[in-house]
Amino acid sequence: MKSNQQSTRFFAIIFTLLLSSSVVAELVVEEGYVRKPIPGRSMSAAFMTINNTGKDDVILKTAAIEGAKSVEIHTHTHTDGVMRMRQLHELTISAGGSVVLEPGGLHLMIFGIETLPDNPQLTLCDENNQCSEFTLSVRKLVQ
Ligand SMILES: [Cu+2]
Repeated sequence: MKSNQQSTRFFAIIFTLLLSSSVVAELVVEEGYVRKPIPGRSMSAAFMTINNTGKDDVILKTAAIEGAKSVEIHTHTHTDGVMRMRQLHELTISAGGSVVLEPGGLHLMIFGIETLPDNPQLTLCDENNQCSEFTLSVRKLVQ
């Protein structure tokens, strides 16, 4: 009876691992961090490198960050010497490729930050609404 229970538990764990890896296997986030908001401000940005280790392109549609109301994918454009931010409604990460989100370029714009955990969870969802979770850090950037 006891070993039967143990093996059931064992297979339950294996099954959970297989299930979760099939969802998150393709995307790997490196050096992901949220810029610590300026005191009194509820907006900030997140930066990272997103690698697609899968065989298919991934089209990211939405993002969410723990402790924030909403997140948008933004890029910067330079027009006549003026730098503007523009919202992207999708971000393609080619199979085997990677996309770099960095200050002055692509970033995740974060709105409505109340209390940001030390290691906020990031959720990225693709066009099939398949979502992957990642752990970010919080960095104070001096400007
Ligand atoms: Cu922005």
